[in-house]
Amino acid sequence: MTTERSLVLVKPDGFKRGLTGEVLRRIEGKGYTLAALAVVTPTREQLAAHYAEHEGKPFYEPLVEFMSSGPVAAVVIEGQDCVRGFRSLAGATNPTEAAPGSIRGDLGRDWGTKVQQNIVHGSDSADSAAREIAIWFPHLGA
Ligand code: DAT
Ligand code: MG
Repeated sequence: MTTERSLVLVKPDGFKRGLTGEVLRRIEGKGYTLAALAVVTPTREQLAAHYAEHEGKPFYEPLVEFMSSGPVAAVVIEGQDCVRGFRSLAGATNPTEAAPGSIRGDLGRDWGTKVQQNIVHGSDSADSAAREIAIWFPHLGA
């Protein structure tokens, strides 16, 4: 039983479609609390740091391009096992494969869009969360 933090981004597609409130509703409904919240248009520098693990992969450039295309909502959530818990709320990376009931499964469009347009990002481990929180909220301690 660990209370921890995770870094969630409502990506430009979700933000533009007005789904930020819906994502926050699901987070709060699950019982997680919001520790920080900001609307920001990501810089390439922030994205290079955030997606460092994917540098060199074929989808990296389109991903950074897409993520810098407009505002995102950056959110630090807090709660017991919220890293794994939010990944479960988000669903599989590809919205076509994401289970109904998940954010990507319910709201991700699988027509006319690319895999990177999957509404949300969620940290994949407590270590990633600490690293990512420092990128989006440099004033917050880990
Ligand atoms: P996740 O966001 O589920 O943690 P990831 O870290 O593997 O997935 O990838 C980061 C983002 O990159 C993901 O949300 C969407 C995009 N992406 C991943 N795999 C992709 C692929 N095969 N083709 C296109 N975009 C991809
Ligand atoms: Mg990831």
